[in-house]
Amino acid sequence: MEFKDDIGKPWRFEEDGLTVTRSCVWSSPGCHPVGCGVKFYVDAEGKLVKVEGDENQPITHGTLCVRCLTLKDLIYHPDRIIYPMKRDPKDRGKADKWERISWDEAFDLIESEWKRITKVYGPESIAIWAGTGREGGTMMPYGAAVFGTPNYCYTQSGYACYVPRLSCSVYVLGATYPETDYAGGLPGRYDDPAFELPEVIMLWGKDPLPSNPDGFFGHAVVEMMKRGTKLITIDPRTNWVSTRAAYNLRLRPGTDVALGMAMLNIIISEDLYDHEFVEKWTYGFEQLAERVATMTPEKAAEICGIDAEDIYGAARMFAKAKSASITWGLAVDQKANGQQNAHLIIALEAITGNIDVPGGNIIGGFADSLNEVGFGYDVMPPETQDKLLGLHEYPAYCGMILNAHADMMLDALETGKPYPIKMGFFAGNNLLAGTCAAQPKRWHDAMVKSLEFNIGFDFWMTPSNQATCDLMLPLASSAESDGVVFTHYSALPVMYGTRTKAITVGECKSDLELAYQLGKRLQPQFWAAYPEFMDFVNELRFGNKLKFEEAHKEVCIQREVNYRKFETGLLRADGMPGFNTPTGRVELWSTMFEQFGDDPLPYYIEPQYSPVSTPELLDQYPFVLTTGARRYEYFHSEGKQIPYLREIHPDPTFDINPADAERLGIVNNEWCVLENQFGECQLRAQVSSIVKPGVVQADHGWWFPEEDGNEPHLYGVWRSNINNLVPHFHVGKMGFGAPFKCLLCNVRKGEVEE
Ligand SMILES: Nc1nc2c(c(=O)[nH]1)N[C@H]1C(S)=C(S)[C@@H](COP(=O)(O)OP(=O)(O)OC[C@H]3O[C@@H](n4cnc5c(=O)[nH]c(N)nc54)[C@H](O)[C@@H]3O)O[C@H]1N2
Ligand SMILES: Nc1nc2c(c(=O)[nH]1)N[C@H]1C(S)=C(S)[C@@H](COP(=O)(O)OP(=O)(O)OC[C@H]3O[C@@H](n4cnc5c(=O)[nH]c(N)nc54)[C@H](O)[C@@H]3O)O[C@H]1N2
Ligand SMILES: [Mo]
Repeated sequence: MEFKDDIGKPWRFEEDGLTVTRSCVWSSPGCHPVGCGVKFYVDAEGKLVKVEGDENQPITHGTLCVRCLTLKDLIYHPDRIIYPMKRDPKDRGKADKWERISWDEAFDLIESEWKRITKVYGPESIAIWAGTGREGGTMMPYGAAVFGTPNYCYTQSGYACYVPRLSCSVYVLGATYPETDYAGGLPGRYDDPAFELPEVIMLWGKDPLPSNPDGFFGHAVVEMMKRGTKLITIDPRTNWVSTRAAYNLRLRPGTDVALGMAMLNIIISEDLYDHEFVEKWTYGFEQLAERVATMTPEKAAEICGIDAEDIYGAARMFAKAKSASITWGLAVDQKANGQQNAHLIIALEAITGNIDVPGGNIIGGFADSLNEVGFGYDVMPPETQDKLLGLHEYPAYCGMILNAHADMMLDALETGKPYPIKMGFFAGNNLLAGTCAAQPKRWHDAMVKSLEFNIGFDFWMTPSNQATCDLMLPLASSAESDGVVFTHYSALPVMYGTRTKAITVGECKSDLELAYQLGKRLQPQFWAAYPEFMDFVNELRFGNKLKFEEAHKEVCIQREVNYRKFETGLLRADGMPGFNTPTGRVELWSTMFEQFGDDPLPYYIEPQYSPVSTPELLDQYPFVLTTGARRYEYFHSEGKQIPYLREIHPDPTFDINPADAERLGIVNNEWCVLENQFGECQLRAQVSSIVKPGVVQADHGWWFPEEDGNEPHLYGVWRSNINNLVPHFHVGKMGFGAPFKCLLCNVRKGEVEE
């Protein structure tokens, strides 16, 4: 690894009587790993007085979101949990039954329950409940290396976030998920001689200004627009970027694959592709051409509800650009057809010669990977490894990310089959609050019934913790512990940032600290390899190529970007040119998909519930529903306690077109019920033409921390929970994807009965 390490001011300095610590944040609280640069201002009493953006950070340049700017209000919030607490399992759901204990007592309790449950039911009966990527969320050590279980489980149905895109990339491209080149690793950024400004960026189901996902700094799009980059947006909803796009393809939610096939059809039939790249570096071009020929632009236009002319225009503009990239987001994953969508996007990038070139879509090298995946896996005996839920049914999913299949996990909790789940640990997950679970009431009932011991590790008594936990552990914020942030979870690192402890609050610990201390206690043989905490951090985060002790003085370290790695052997273990796939090429016809029993070529399927696939439901559920478009102020279920954030967006809302609202007699800000065959919830109407007639877009992640926490109310978690409407196990053939962004529903004025 080569690092550029000459950036900025000292890591700590004095200013106006305050100590300023420069740091990079990721979580906690939640955020996605751009590693935004912050300055923590701490007074003589050791109290954080303000947070500001760090102008020296080479990517974020001093900009910060409101969630970081209000971090102080989270850190010193009176409701925050800052000591360990326990409660008798018979008192679950009773908010006043918690009792403060010491960390020693907490560790004793964990150890005795862990030993008992492992002995009686086997280590596989323990599950780690993970949410989105954050210091703890993608952290495998809790599974194998701490609790000795294979059942690390990201609980969103069909792992419908990031991993569908990632796994498709691994299978057809032999590399990590390709991302738009925004010069993040280059010291000169957009003016760096190695960089080329993309002529066109296609934003596909991603709204990066509010979301900044997975190491992609959203504002980079604006910077590139200022320099001349043109946009194409593929999004059913109008947003800031789409109002400035050359083409704004407002397709019906869930129909993206039809559009992608038609675009490829145009590019191939009009001979707009890069012949040299196709001949030298791709596999299955003829078959792909034949397949996409079945999807004419006119047919796609009808399926997607857009103009054929716009499909032609966008496809030509993308293919003719000197350099172009696709910034692809969550909407790609959140449907059963997501793997095919991902395959098409990679095919579009590849046949236009935009893979791993300046201003195109860049990829990680062979040496980059999701470090945590598999950490400590060998500690478990092979027969325990083999018990990973879903490994045999969905090897493309469970084998790739070493996670229990989310939907099979709910089935196991409900039925005790193939074996019972008895102990759990929340590693950054609030699954009841309209976040990381479809049909959250089912998860609630099954967890309460099945689990004998469940541990929460959070700032808050969330509905999930209140309903299901017997032990609560206090979580440190990013100002309270040392750590390392890397863009893209190290799969495509353009920057490493260090998080440096600036303050202490109560007895809080970070995810890495807890994993280390608990691991040492439960599996001392394995952890003996890490005499000090930082030995573990340095291996996990830096692969031992750098030490935190040195790196944190630099604060941020840009990673040099190597382009065209397929020519230089940096993509393959054998050092040969080519891609790390079975054929050594980008597989437009996927040998891996065939091996997993799926069609090797992209194909279109209608969403399971749609005006086309279930016309009989339209009388009852006339709207197409998409959910969860990101907002600047909240990160999923987080932030509802923070006054400034709540002031910006006080209530849960959904977007509805003025024509529909008028027909239904709905006025702006009125409470309405959204309902379908799976459930209902209430949200306030935002009457706006940002959605077309017949489409509604709803907030996710709502609960009301100010309300009664006792069962059955649980901070009002069921009232405005959009995931009541999202079905379980409606996944694709390989187990991926779930219809969070393509369902049917009805809208009526009123409120739900509680
Ligand atoms: N502020 C904030 N930032 C976040 C998060 C957060 O909660 N808050 N969450 C983080 C997480 S875990 C993730 S995964 C990322 C997600 O971030 P993104 O990938 O940007 O995803 P979304 O914002 O969910 O949706 C992106 C766009 O897809 C559109 N869309 C909806 N349905 C469809 C469809 O069927 N097809 C197409 N093409 N587009 C559709 C939406 O209108 C929206 O504009 O954000 C991360 N960043
Ligand atoms: N309808 C609908 N539902 C969705 C989505 C959608 O688009 N539509 N998006 C989905 C997506 S992509 C995702 S990834 C999931 C996210 O689902 P989750 O990750 O479960 O959502 P969060 O609300 O962020 O819950 C995380 C909890 O962890 C705590 N926490 C924050 N940071 C840390 C940390 O560093 N360590 C620990 N131990 N705890 C921490 C928070 O306080 C919070 O209580 O939601 C999904 N749900
Ligand atoms: Mo996500």
